[in-house]
Amino acid sequence: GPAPEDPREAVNWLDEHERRFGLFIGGEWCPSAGKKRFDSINPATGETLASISSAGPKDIDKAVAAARTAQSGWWKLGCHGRARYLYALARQVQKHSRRLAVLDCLDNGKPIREMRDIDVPLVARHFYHHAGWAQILADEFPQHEPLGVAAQVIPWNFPLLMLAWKIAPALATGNTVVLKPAEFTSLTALAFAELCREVGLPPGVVNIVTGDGETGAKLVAHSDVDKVAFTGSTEVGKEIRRATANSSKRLTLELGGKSPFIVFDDADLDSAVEGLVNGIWFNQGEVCCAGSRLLVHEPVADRLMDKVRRRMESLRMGSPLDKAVDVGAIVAPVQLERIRSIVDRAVEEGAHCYQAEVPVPDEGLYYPPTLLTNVGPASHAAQTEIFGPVLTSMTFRTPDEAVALANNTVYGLAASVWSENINVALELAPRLKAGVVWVNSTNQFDAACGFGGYRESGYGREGGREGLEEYLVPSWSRQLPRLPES
Ligand code: TXE
Repeated sequence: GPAPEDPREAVNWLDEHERRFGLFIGGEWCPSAGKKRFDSINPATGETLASISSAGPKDIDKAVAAARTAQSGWWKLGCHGRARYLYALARQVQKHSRRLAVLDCLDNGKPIREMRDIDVPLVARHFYHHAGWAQILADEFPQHEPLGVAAQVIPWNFPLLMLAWKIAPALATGNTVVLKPAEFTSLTALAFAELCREVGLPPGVVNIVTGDGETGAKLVAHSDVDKVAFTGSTEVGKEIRRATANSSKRLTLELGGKSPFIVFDDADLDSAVEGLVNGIWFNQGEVCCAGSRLLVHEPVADRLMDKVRRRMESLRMGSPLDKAVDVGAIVAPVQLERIRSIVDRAVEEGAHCYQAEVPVPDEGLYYPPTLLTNVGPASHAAQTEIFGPVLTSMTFRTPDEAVALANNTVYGLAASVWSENINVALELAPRLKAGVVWVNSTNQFDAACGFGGYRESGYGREGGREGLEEYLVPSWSRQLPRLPES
């Protein structure tokens, strides 16, 4: 097979920083006011990667103040001025794509192939796309102005990509940001901070504060924040909703999911199986829109399940830096325990559990690709977001039954429909309560498409025109697109 990815450049970068990071506030690395720190751990090896600062209330004050101070200048820079920085950031991401890819692999446990082929290219695309929007903002959104300072809190499953989804539209629309990465995966956000410095981004436009949920709660509750953008668990999303209810803060939430993956009897079953591999085993299933609930038409259920089991046997699980690996490590012990306990409970409640007999590394946090059958539609396993490599499967007899099962969830982030009959797919799609319905495909993302949920999957959209509106407010002032300097 191919040689493993060489992590040296990324490791050297960590060493250059003596594996110890401060906060990025006002364009500078600052020690945190409190002395609290925590470690970032490689879930595949247990190795400590770096010591990270935990931002306290004084640090949050300082970061929000830096963002506030920078905001009017950033807006006055005009469309072309902001676009130049966004283009520069996109190019800088590409220049350091290897470092960024390896850092997220080490920190999160995700396979290098996915970072290289999916995450990092999507990150660059997101900045390029929003650079374009920045340029035409005054034409496309006349009489609009930025909200001001955005507090952004992101999860650990796509650390760099979620940062891009948050920062690019905020900057394109003239807002400044204070972003808090998830405590398990701070490294690419810190590496990104350095890229901001390298392109000469005005100090305070992007501020990165690290820490856990306590830091996040302080940030979203800060009185001088105008907008809160959160991606994470539905539970914390609800907490943030309560915490901001008494304010005028604009809020967008991208929360959990339990997305149906519906296969009809006339589907191309081999393609559907590859879709499932992508839907539930991509990124170890730690994906908000994972196709975690297979709903299969009864006449083909046995045939499809045989194919799925056979395909599971050929998935390669192991070191995230191995270029041939399909399934990497689970982000942290708490998440591994969560996955285990949901599967154990399902088995106690009568589910049949099939696990691929793939070689599992001796050390590290790994969980094998898993298929749960004989699960009732109301069971815990069928209703709970597992956020791991675990697929639950149920059968249906009619399209109506498929729709009823698909919508039998508190979530509504995504859905996928497989049929060779386009009428079947197109009739079904609008009946599914989901932010996106993929036909004969899954996990398709693009910077030009708004992504977001129905119901407890949250509200607001990220990406595309809708994503920009989340950072703008109609006003009477009109900004002229300034010409670029030399
Ligand atoms: O998420 P949290 P966790 C789901 C998934 C997973 C479960 C738990 O099912 O098993 O959530 O994961 C910050 N105010 N998803 O605990 O706690 C926190 O520091 C402000 C789905 O890691 O939601 C981190 O930066 N911020 C999901 C971020 O919120 C707070 C992605 C997410 O952490 C906070 C992740 C508070 N009170 C988990 N408490 C998806 N849909 O993409 C925590 N945070």
